[in-house]
Amino acid sequence: MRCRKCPQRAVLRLPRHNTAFCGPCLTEFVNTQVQKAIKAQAMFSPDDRILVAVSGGKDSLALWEILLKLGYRADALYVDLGISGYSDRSREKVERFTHDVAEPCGAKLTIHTIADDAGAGIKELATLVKRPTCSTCGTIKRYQFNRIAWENKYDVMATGHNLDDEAARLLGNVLQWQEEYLQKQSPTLPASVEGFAKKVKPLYRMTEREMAAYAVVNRIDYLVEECPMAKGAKMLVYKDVLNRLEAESPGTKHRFYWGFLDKQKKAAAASSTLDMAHLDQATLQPCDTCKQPTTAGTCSFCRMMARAKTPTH
Ligand code: Q46
Ligand code: ZN
Repeated sequence: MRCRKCPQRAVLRLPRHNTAFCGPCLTEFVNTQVQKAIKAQAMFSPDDRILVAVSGGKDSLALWEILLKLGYRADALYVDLGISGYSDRSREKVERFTHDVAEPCGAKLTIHTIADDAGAGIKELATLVKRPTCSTCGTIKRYQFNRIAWENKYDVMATGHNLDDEAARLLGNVLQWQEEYLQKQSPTLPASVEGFAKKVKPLYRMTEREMAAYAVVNRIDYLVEECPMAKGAKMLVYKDVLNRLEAESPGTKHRFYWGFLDKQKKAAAASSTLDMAHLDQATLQPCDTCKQPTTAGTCSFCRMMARAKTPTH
């Protein structure tokens, strides 16, 4: 199989684009797609300070590498969940990448350790507050990413969610008719109210397979193993279903997610109250305890921390 852009041997076939690329042409393709995403969704400009949420996996480390290579001012944040073995290995990958790739570009890494303010790792904390581990983790990560980006005056926070992640999330939201989540599923979420950092997903045009190939071609040393808590997660089932549809009909994920974005854009254009900033301004207020925006009186993070510190639990 030959690359469609040059005479080299191809390393990856992309059925959804009916093409194939060698390593350097794949790298160029990914960089171009990320730049298109940044522009199409008005994510950030070269002067903005970006905080990338890194986990040690391929997507977030590749995103950090791409942004630095494209000349953006991108630092990173790693949240240490305290999952024995897995967190040590993922943290090591992130620290090594920071030393080898990011620091030479003038970028820095911030590490937030959950056990430092919660007194326990994510598994123990979830047991203490009687909630599933992944929902506890989701609440804490969302809260800390936003807080650290906001307090350190970053213009925008970027995550490594790819097309597979977004299509699977969309499928889940549609299957359960989570209208509120559907309204807020977007590659760019604005800094709509005081205390909310702008959030972007520059890899939303790239599939998981394309990002894995990119990471290998560009020798990004990432952690291949998934978080052990992900086992049995609904998202993996949705991804599997979408992969089967994709194998039968290449481009399914792309059409599904991009079609949704298109409809969402038309709906927002037709009604000024349907855009994200209006929705947030109508529903959010400062948390009684920490002042971060929330729909309730006390935000879910503060409620969780209060429950964790109550002796009866
Ligand atoms: S990190 Fe956290 Fe995921 Fe691990 S504990 Fe669950 S939510 S599976 S993205
Ligand atoms: Zn709070």
